[in-house]
Amino acid sequence: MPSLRRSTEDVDPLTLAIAPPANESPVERAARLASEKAAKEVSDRIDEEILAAQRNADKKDVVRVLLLGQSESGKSTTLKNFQLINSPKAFRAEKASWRAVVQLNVARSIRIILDAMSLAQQQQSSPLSPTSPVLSIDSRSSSPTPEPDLPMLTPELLKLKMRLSPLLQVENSLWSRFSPEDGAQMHLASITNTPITRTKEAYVHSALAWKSAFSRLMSSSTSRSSVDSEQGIDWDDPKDPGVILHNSADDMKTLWQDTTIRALLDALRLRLEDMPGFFLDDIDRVTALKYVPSDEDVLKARLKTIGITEHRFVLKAAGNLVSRDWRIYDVGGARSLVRGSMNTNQLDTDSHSAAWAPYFENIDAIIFLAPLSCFDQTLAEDPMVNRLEDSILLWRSIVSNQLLKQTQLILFLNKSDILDAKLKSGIQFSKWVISYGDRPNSFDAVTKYMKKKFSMICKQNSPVERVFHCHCTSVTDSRTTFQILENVKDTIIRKSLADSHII
Ligand SMILES: Nc1nc2c(ncn2[C@@H]2O[C@H](COP(=O)(O)OP(=O)(O)OP(=O)(O)O)[C@@H](O)[C@H]2O)c(=O)[nH]1
Ligand SMILES: [Mg+2]
Repeated sequence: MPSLRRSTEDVDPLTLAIAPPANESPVERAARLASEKAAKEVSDRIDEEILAAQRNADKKDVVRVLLLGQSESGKSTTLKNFQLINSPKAFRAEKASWRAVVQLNVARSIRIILDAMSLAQQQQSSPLSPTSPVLSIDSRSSSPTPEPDLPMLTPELLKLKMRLSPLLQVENSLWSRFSPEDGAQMHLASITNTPITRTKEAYVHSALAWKSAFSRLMSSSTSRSSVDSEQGIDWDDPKDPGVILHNSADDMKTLWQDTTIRALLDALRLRLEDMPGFFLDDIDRVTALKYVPSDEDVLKARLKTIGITEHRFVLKAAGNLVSRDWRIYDVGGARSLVRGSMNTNQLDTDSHSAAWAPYFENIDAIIFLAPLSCFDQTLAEDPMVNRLEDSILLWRSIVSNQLLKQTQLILFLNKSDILDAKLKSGIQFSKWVISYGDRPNSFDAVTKYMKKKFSMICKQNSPVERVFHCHCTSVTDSRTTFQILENVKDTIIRKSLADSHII
């Protein structure tokens, strides 16, 4: 192989300049290497400081907030409040999509009643069926209760049932309208633990995807004169289930107000009025031909979230003095998402596997939603677990998490309105939470007791001392939630500024 001699022009001048002298002695060489090592250490340290400064600068510019809590705790509703307050135009521009969700919710409530009627019919045709298909499980007992005696359905009610059966198709038709072209984004999932209500619930993978699918659908028909471009609704759309719902309004009202039906629902322990997406008390309004949802309707409409969605806002806080980019992450509360692969006994150790774990590092605050009203309910995903107990376990796992020790936690004891109504209707809190003892069955006493419980858990399990921030909320009430979110924004911003030594 020929030996190639490189000309001096081929050699990088910098390499030449820093090359060791040709006649370097061993002592000189050792001294040179030591000095190069020291220089490299200084250079590495400077690189690290630059990186840390960059990370800090990123953190200062953006406030990251995670919404966390079990399914149906009110996370997406809290996010809607942020949207309503900070980008009301965008919030209202989505009303056409939410109108369809309200329709879906109405159809689902009716389906639950029709399914309950079918169960009563079955019982009447085979009265000796030995065990109940309806499990009534409280946190202390896992055995099925005996089958309740269901009331006889009158011939009029059976006729009503027949007439309302076309509504069963409404869900399917709405469902197909939400699905974007690239595959079904909207699905049906089991929601609660009784066979009646296990009748599926719609969910979306990404709030943005389903809304854009719906907008595409609307924009394809904007040439029609019947399209209300401001609301984005085509009033004459033949596929719109609004007409079927409108024509069935009287039947739906009769069904919902019927005393036998109420007795049937009571016997099955189905409190539709406490279920998410309940609009049966507003049938006339929400089935009117030109119905456009109010802000409150949008807050009440129920669409389950699966996965994590990020929403960006520019929010002002501290009396409008500080304006920051905010990223709010809404994490679907299904158990597998919130806890990853862990089971309830591994809550403290395995939190890394939760779907939201990648967001841990830069999160400034977590708004944790614990609905107190569900003290007498069990999880949809696991009928053996009481919902309140589940919230407490999840709270403990969050406060004790080492990765979150610097993260600010803000607790919302949510669904206060439903809690108040339940206690006033005579449901005894102490029957479900034994440690509550003989304290008064009042809203004030129950919330005080639960606040103390969550505060103790926070105090006893936080790796470093942290302030306990807690609010009693009803996030479907935009007026009271506005005040609370203003307060929360200031709390988060002040801590973020303090952390970055600005105040
Ligand atoms: N009455 C009442 N209803 C509420 C309250 N908060 C939420 N809801 C309703 O409860 C239902 C569930 O709320 P979401 O915000 O969808 O719950 P989520 O935590 O996002 O649930 P996932 O998406 O399943 O994780 C919706 O229909 C809300 O309108 C409240 O404080 N009071
Ligand atoms: Mg949600």
